[in-house]
Amino acid sequence: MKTRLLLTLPAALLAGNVLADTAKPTRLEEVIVTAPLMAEPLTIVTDPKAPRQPVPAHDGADYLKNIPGFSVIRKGGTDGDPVLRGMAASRINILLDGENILGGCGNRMDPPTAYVFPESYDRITVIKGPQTVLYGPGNSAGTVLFERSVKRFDPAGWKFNGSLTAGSFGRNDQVADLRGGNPDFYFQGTGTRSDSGDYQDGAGNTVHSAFTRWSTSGALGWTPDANTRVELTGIQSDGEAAYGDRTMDGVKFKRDNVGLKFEKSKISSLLDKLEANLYYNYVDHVMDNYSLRPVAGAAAKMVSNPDRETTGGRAAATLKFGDATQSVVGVDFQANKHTLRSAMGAMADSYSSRNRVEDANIRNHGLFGEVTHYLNQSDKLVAGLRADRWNAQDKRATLSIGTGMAAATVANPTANKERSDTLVSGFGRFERDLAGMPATVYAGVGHTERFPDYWEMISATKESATTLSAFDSRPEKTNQLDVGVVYNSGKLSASVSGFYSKINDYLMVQSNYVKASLTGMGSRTATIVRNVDATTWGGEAGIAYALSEVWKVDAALSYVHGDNDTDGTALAQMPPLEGRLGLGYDNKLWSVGALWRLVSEQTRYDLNKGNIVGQDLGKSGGFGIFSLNGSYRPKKGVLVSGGVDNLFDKTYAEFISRGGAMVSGYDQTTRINEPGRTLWLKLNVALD
Ligand SMILES: [Cu+2]
Repeated sequence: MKTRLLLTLPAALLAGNVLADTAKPTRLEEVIVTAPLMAEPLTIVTDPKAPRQPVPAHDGADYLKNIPGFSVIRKGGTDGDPVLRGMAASRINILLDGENILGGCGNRMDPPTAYVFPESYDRITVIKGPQTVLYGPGNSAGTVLFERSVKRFDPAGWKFNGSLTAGSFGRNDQVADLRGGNPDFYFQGTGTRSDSGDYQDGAGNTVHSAFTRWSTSGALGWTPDANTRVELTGIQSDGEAAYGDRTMDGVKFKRDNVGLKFEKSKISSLLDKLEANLYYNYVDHVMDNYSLRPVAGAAAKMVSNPDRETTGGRAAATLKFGDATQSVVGVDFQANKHTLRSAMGAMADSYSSRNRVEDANIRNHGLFGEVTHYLNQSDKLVAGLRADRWNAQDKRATLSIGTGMAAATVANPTANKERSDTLVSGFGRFERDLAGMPATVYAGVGHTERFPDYWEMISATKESATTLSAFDSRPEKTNQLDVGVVYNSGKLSASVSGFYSKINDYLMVQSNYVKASLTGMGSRTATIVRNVDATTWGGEAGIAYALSEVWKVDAALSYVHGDNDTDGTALAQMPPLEGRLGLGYDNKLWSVGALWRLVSEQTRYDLNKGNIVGQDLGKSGGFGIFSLNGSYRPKKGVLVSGGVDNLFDKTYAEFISRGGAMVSGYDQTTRINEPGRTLWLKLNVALD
């Protein structure tokens, strides 16, 4: 009875796509994803290959933005920072095919999602709240998994997926994914390229935002039987991006990756599955103030070249204790080495001949166990526990206090200091399928302890309130209650998820903090990290209703409220109330749809406070954005879609977006404005 409407849900669509990897016919989805619905408690699955509106930058953050509860801190055209329920950066655990990649830029040009080329993945899964321990530490707000899924080719076969996108402001994307094999071996080769010029906001002001990104990835798999898989993968990607919110642009985002996976299932009645992976990620990032914008002269040139090497791995066993109880136990680890080199003026051109100097070394070993137990036909218990052993070393001999030419070099009070912590996280959740109704209710409590990240301890010379180094910032402790309901009947799908969170030692970043000058005469301002206590609550609701065989309406709502209990103020960087209304007609041959996104003003703010990505700039106004989309499916495996985003060319900015910087040749704005009217056309082709 769930069948017809469910077919229009992204989760179900995706399941279709995953199966299509082998013998089943490929099905391309004509539906434009406006707001993916929660199909099971706390979990949202969406298909990165499906067209969506507004047309996203080809990076991970923009693809998350249309999931209710997510927002993006905009910096330019791409590489924004995703935020879930007001929680940014390391509070969302983002894994790329099971691997950590944490970015190299001290000024946060490259969140993990900057290394995501969405259409090279088969599935995006979001798990809200601290309600799993399986994927590593740090998911106080949630977990995001970008995953590939290549099925064994039995019988032998191949499959091609590709897309072309063209849009306003010179936007053009090309994606090709070829995979094939026989029962024993398979291969996959994927290439993506995305390119855009500067976009214009609704008022016609050009925003310094052009970007080019590309990726190539390959996989070789060995599947000697239906239950065994060994896979070797490699990725190279790079890009450049203009940033309208700062004085530098990203001119290199080079990633080199190699990964090895092993998976064996149905080993015995007790040991259901064994999986292990090992990976190496290297990020080489360059930013400067002269390649993508005019510079005052050779003397004013500045370039910075950080890199980060991350090695990690995970091993887990799935154990079955009868039909009612299953558990996953395992270990994981990651080790990060970060270095920095920079140059100014006449030395800028030869920065690459300078030595890289290590500034931080951060590693973690984790141990985890999660158990699912069915109490009866309708009731389920899920619980997990993990322990993390963290170690961090501050390798900076000196600190640079102040900016640019005015910077002073001083001794680092925490030079060569090492700190270690054992942090514990856990959760428990009860789920019940309601009798006589296609609905599930759930309630869970979770506790996570988050070790401060590179940006909270080291980068861009974060200070503490009392010293020149924030290296000793305390770990952040989140205690959260998650409750909700998921309903799926023939015509109606709906979900509501709510949360209440008490965060002790919330790692808050505060800019323009007034301190005594280094000489003791007068004052200066610094960016500091403070541990404060915070409370947040809110939730998301979504509904989709089939008016008839071909007409559908959907709506989504999200809200978060945050308090800084230590300062007695609003918690900074909380997005305002947001709603989305969609109406669609779809007769399987062609479709049309309309999306109306409504965002309220935000008057609760706390100037200069926030997170490692951005701080509050003041209040923001509300806005409503109307967009139209359509699609046509001339034959099996071909989908043409298109749309007009921001039809009425409204000038607006998201509350949490970064402030506009002074860039020569561009108008400075309070915040980085969102794109004005944007036309786009996309062609998806799937062959097998
Ligand atoms: Cu950078």
